[in-house]
Amino acid sequence: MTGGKLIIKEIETKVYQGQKPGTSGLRKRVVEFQQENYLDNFVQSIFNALPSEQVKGSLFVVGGDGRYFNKDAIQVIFKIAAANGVRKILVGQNGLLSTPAISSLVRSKQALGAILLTASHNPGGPKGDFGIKYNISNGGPAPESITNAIYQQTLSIKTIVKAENVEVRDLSKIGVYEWDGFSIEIVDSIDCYLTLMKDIFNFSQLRQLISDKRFTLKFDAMSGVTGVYAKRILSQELGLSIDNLINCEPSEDFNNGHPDPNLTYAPLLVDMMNKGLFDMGCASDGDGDRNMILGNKFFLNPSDSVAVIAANYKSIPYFQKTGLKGLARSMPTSAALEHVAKSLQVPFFEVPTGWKFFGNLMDAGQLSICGEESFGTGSDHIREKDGLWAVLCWLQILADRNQTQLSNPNDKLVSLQDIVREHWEKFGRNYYSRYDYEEVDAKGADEMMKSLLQQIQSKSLIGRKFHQDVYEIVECDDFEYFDPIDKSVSSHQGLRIKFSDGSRIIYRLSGTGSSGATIRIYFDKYDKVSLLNDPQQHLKDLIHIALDLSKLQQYTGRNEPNVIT
Ligand code: VG1
Ligand code: CO
Repeated sequence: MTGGKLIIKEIETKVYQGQKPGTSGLRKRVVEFQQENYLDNFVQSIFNALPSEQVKGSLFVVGGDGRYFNKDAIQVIFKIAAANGVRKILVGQNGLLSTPAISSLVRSKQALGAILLTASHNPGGPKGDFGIKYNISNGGPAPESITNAIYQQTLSIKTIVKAENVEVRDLSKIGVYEWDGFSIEIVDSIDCYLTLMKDIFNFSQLRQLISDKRFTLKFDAMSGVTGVYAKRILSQELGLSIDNLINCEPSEDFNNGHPDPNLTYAPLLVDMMNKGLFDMGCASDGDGDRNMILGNKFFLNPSDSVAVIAANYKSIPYFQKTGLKGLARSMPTSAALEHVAKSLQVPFFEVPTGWKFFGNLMDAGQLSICGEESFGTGSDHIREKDGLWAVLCWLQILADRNQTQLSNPNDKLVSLQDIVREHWEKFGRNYYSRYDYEEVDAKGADEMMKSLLQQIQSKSLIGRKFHQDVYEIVECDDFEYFDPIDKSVSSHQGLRIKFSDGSRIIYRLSGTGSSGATIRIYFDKYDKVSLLNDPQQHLKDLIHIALDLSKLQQYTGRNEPNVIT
């Protein structure tokens, strides 16, 4: 099909304040995005921030998690990209592409970059959130130098260029649409990602595990984009019964839900797993980059998950080939991964919150497996965290551990929790929890953080003792990261308080919310002896100290967190 010459118009626009990308792109309420030229300004600013000689003739990938406003946003991107000299856009069928699938497409097709339309785990629908993020040619989120440049462009933008006659409203059919010097190709949302997964894992081994009656699996896509991937990969390719997939129809408002895979927002799955109905339960977020994994009546903390995957890297064919180059975690993630890095004698890195900080290390060949406590796990197979990959990792580890048992029908299978408990016996256990206070008054939250910062900077906390002197503060700081590869510095990445026994309390303000402020407090305490306590009980004193030091109740009026992980 051909659409002829591009009809390019220049449109005047006014600056919108506040288009500063946060931890993972620009996230705002849909109604904000629906203001005249609000989205258009941001998209044009992306192209303005890139060298025009790179944009001319380039290839871009576009797709999203299917939330409300995705389809309209895609048309705007088509028009602006064409007018700015992009040669071709690959867009997912029906506009759908998970964040990890976009990363894999950018890498395999050698695109200049991608525009991702998602607010990830934030609720959607006309009253919910929308988001837009720019990824670079390695398939990963743009580093701060680029997101800052985009933000600067949004503050001075005067005009937008658009190719008016570029439009493909029906994105349901795979195919190519062409204009003079510009084309749009609608691609299968799963193919490229599936090929990559087949390269990483042993699918026939996974199929054997899934078809075994002694092992049951439930997957919850939370009405996000991963539903289409789960149907194809878990069900068609690996033989999981379709009855064991829940919420696998992508919905514009996530079926009126909150697509955040955690103990609070995935109640259906959590309830089934607490009742002991399945051996493994998994969920992913709206855009498919997060994962929650549960065992039978067992919660697998994401900080433990990445540590166990790393410790068992030899079970995964991809790492058998590449070896383990290094391990990394975000700063607030528990120290469980360090114990593995030490024992395997591989380099270890601690980076700020947000996946964009892992990319440089991976590109430099120094990092293989990494994770965040916020249900994010991934590796250098792409440059985003990857929810389904984490699920397949666990299936692969289980399949590998049960190789003998799988061919002996009378043997009992080693379970997910058996593997985690063995891990704790070998490495010790980092008891871990995160408290989220969502949508608190921004002023109160700021004042609380300022007061903590002041206590940290004055060093008045050092030497303070708590709970019959069991806990003594030995170090505290405002975390700053020096990127060893590009030498950039990222400041104010969270307030850390360290105790003499190695325990840590961390305070951060979220950078992904769209209204008010969200305070996150993280607790981490290592134990080598008592391995099977309840984390909330085990961390009781530390939690008490954290609330006391911050005077959170006084500053925010909140008595309880909204979400406890
Ligand atoms: C949160 C998480 C962080 C994660 C980010 C994006 O950020 O804490 O670990 O990288 O979300 O995840 P914040 O600033 O709200 O704490 V996703 O799935 O939204 O791309
Ligand atoms: Co996400």
